[in-house]
This record gives sequence, C-alpha cells and structure tokens, in this order.
Amino acid sequence: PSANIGVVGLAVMGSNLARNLASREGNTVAVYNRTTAKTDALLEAHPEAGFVHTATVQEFADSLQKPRTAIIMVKAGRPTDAVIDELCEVFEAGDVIVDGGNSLFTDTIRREKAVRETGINFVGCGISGGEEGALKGPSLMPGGSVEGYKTLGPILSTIAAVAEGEPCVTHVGTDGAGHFVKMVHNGIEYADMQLIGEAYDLIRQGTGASPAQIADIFGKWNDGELNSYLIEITAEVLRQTDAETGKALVDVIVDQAGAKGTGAWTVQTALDLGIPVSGIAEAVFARSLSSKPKQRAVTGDLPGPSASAVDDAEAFIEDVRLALFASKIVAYSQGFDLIVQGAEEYDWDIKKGDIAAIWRGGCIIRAQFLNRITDAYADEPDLVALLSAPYFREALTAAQDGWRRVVVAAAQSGIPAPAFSSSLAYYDGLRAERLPAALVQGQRDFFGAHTYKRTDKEGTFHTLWSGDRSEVTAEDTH
Ligand code: NBP
Repeated sequence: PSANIGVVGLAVMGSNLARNLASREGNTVAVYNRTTAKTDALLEAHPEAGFVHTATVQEFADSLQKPRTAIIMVKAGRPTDAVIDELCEVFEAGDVIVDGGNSLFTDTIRREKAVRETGINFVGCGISGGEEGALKGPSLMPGGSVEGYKTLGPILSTIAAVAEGEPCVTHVGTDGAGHFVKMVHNGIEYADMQLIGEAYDLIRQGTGASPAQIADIFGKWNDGELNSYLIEITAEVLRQTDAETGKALVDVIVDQAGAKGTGAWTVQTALDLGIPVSGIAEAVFARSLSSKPKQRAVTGDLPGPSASAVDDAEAFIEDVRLALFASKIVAYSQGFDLIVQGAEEYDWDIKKGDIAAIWRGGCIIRAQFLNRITDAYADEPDLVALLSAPYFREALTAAQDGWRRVVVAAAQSGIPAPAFSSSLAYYDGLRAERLPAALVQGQRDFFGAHTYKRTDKEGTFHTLWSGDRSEVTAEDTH
C-alpha cells in the first residue's frame, strides 16, 4: 500500500481537501468516488498531486497503509451512511473513518456507536471554510475517540489553517462533539451574516449611501474590532457591478436567502436544550421570511412609515457599527451557551477557549474578535456568560447607547432589524432585575395549577384560583 491517507467523495469539497492533503510533505493520498469518471477527472486535472487512483472500495482499502485513515466528503444523510457501510466491509479494527461532511451530530453519535463495535474508529469532523478553506486550510472540528485522534490529529494539523502560529484543529470531544460544535459555528455564521445584512440595509435606507459607498464603510470597519472574513467579503459583494445591467450586483440578485439546514438544526437543538439563541433564530427566520414570495406579495401594501434620511449620517453609521458589534457579541455568547449545554447533555469535555481558538483561522466566522473570546475563557474557564467577561462588558457598555438608537430608528422608519432588536431584547432580558416571568408563572398557576415559588420563602405554592383564592403549599394541592 502506498497511501497514508484516503479521501472518499470527490465533489468540490473532497477534491480540494484531497489536493490540500497531497500538497503536504510526506502525504500520499488515495482517492475514491462512486462515479469513477470524477476520480479520472481529478487525476487528469492535478497530476502534481500524485494521487493514488482507485476504482473500487476494495482497491481503495488495499491502497492504504495500516492503520488506514479515510476522510469521507459526501452528501450528509443517507449517502454518508452508505459510504460508511461500504468502508466498514473492507476496513479492519484500528482503522480510522472520518466523516468530514456536514452531518447532524445525533447521526454522528449513532454512527460512532455502531462503527465502534467493529473496532474501527469513527470520527465525525466538522470542516469549515468552504471550497477555499478545504484547499488552502480549513478550521477542523474533529470529535470521536481519543485513540482515533492519535492517528488523525497529526495529519489534520498539517492541513488546517494556521492562526497566530497554531493549527486550527483540536480534539473537540468524543463522538458527535465535533459536528455539534460545527453546527453551532454555522448558527453563529447565520447570525453574523444577518447582522451584517441589517447594518447594510439600515445604512442604505437611512443615509442613501450606494452599495459601493457602503463597501467602503465596511472596508473601514474591517480595520477595527469588527475585522472579520464576513465583513471583508461583504465589501467585495457590495462593490461588484453587474456586467449586464451596470447596476450593483446586490440590486440584481433576488432577495430570497437560501439555507441548507445547519442554522435550523442549531435552533432546533437549542429549543430541545432550552437555550435561548434568539439572535441565531432570528437570522434563520429572516431567511425564511425572505423566501415567502406569496406572503410578501399580499402584504406589501400594509401601512408603515417609509424610511427617511437620518439627520446626521456619520453619527448614524457609527451607531450601526456599535449595534453590529454588540449584537455580534450576543450571538457568540448565545452560541457558546449552547455549546456548554450540549457538552453537559452529551457528556463532552469541550474547552471553550480552544473552540474560539480554532475558529480564528480558516472558517467562515473567522474574526479578530475570537482572540478576545479565547482570552476570556483563559482568564475564567468556567465563565458563565461570555458577555459578562471584562472585555465584552466594556464593549457592550460603549455600544449600548448607539445600539438602542439604531433599534429605535429601525422601528420608527419601518426597516426590519430582527437580529439587532432581538439581541438587544436578550441583553436587556439578562440584565433585568425583575422579569414578567413572574406574571407568566401566575397565569400558569391559574389555568393549570403549575405552581410557583415565592421570593420571600422556600417551598412551592399554588393559589386556589377557583376557590377562595387562598394560597396553599404545593403538597396540599395533591
Ligand atoms: P456534495 O454534498 O454535493 O456531495 C457529492 C458527493 O457525494 C459526490 O462525491 C457523490 O458521488 C457523493 N455521493 C452521493 Br450524492 N451519494 C452517494 C452514495 N450513495 N454513495 C457514495 N457517494 C455518494 O459535495 P460537496 O459540496 O463537496 O460537500 C461534501 C460534504 O462537505 C457535504 O456533507 C457538505 O455538507 C460538506 N461541506 C460542504 C461545504 C461547502 O462549502 N460546499 C462546506 C463544509 C462542509 P458521485 O460523484 O458518484 O455522485
């Protein structure tokens, strides 16, 4: 056998990952794809990679040195199950199968359990960075067994992005931990993108700036604390002119955002675990709303103010920058809350600071600000809420006046800013001394005898609402 690593699935992600692997010193990469024509095409296009061509799963297994290591990059769901089954037929105990696709973490937990029984190691590995990341260096979030990571870790370290001298890869936790963290990464990505979209919309409608001018504003923002890949590419998209019409491309693109499901998974999981990820949820719903042309068509004439120019454009743009930064902090804080709860529920030992560190390079949400998150968890590993850490506390203190002004302006001008406003509501909800949840408990007790606790004494209580309205201790109600 001549290859030390193999890749199964040679669509865009698999091909690029295979080329990335092949470009590293000491690697010989075996490649396999269900449709052999794709394998042929890859070898023809990239003779420099020195790939080992295989046309059957058996040939693929035979070409790999033991313990064999193979990375699967096929469509998530059934195709991934099919490939795992095929590999399990020809692999042996001690070998490592890595699923690099966007699999749902509960599928990964199930697969890891089933594959482990054969003695083969199974690693669900989140990979972020899109096509370019796969080729030049992605952020890698492997789960699975510690044993599997021993073989795999050194290989992944060579292909991962590098941030401040460190490879963007760490053993996230056992079984589905890697795919869980990748899912939350994608949820944060949805929020980040929606927030940037709202910032753009507010500036455009509030100041009349053109897409190209807004590109310049984002370009400037990218030099400061908002520095990130998404801000950078947003400026590029806004600067793009459509060759056919001469208009800004953004004005030619249909305003209906698609989704592949990882944002929805994040919100569904958060609902199951009882973690408020309202900023992420609004971002997912904003895409859903945009893609409802029928509803939009029959509601377009509902009344509302039309956006008017703000008095002081420069001050407004600065407020929007502050609102964006504050809301972004909220999205990350919510995402990390979900990771903490997932770790508790599924018994994963996830180091939050390490997660922020491996997101600093390669992935879509890479941002300078992730260093601050790593620092925050380094200072206080059991930090309860990211937004209570000193750096974020200061940032929110500095941002909040502008943030509020922006949410007010959005409401008054009839510009939808769901992620900005829900993030602010979350912030105010957390800091509130008293919440109307007390009234909700009263309502619940009224119609369902769901009981309540009192602020002034221990115990569980119920008011006899349909009787004499006296209070009894909960034990008495049964
Ligand atoms: P696709 O998700 O489009 O999958 C295409 C590949 O799956 C082809 O190699 C195809 O083989 C193979 N395949 C299918 Br479909 N059904 C199969 C089956 N029953 N048995 C064996 N192979 C099967 O490719 P992609 O866009 O490169 O993404 C690969 C994975 O990476 C996905 O899980 C994706 O979610 C994830 N991911 C993608 C990105 C991104 O930016 N695109 C980023 C991060 C992660 P064929 O050639 O024979 O049809």
